[in-house]
Amino acid sequence: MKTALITGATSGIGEAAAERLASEHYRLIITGRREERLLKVAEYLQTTYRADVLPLCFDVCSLEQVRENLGGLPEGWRQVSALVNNAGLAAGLEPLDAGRPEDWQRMIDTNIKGLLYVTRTIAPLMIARREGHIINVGSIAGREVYANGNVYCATKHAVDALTESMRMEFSPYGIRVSQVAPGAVETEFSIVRFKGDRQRADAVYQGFRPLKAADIADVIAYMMNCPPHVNIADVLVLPAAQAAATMIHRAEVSRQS
Ligand code: NDP
Ligand code: 8X3
Repeated sequence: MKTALITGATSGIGEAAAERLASEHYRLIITGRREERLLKVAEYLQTTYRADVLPLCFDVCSLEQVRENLGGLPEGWRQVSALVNNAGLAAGLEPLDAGRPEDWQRMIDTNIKGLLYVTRTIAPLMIARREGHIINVGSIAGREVYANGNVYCATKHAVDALTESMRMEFSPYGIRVSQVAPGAVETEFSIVRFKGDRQRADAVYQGFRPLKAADIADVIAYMMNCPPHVNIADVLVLPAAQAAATMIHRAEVSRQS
């Protein structure tokens, strides 16, 4: 049985990926900051799929916490075959001159530094075993930019760049490095971006059928289940109604989102 480590598995894409991989008999290390949610997900996976689950509650922004939790994985959990760098967020949607530096710091610390800290801790274990697969969750915001997306788009462009460079650095050791870059997925993403304003968050997904977290989990599982000589390096996944970051065909609204 293979072990997969998924960061940010307390909701959305990470939670769906954990469920999908549990159904495929992976052993799972799942992480997140919200302990109650994390333990609930772990219990669900254990009871529904009889999965072997190790929940680790920590903040990926803290190098100390990452090292404490992942640097000394318990015996039997160190052979991580797949790492899904999923934990991430957007905070705010304002032009730069009105942006909040605290929001920029959260996005940079989580989406870039968190991914770096986790990868720095886990990749050496994979390199030592000459086996592993790292899947980074990027975004359409890492392919193009949109007004008011400034720092979030920059962090996802960084994920895109890091994915490419990691692939160059790790492929000599037989480690696959991939990116899945979703368009609009209905998760808690917009609730977080708009700081709990549910009305504003709901409006993002009105008038078209957004992706579900499980759609991205399908892609992640497909990438992981390819034969070891096959690396699905990069996949952009959009709702059928979305053509570009800010071009979503909405039934009863307009052609621009
Ligand atoms: P959710 O808000 O539903 O999930 C985000 C997850 O990340 C949660 O489990 C959260 O856990 C975790 N997380 C956030 N910050 C931290 C932190 N500092 N330390 C540890 N865990 C953290 O959103 P999504 O599922 O949509 O987001 C998952 C990824 O997908 C993100 O990287 C996002 O940028 C990306 N993405 C999302 C898209 C969308 O439209 N939804 C589109 C493209 C990409 P907790 O709060 O418990 O710590
Ligand atoms: C999330 C999708 O378009 O809001 O990465 O940036 S978008």
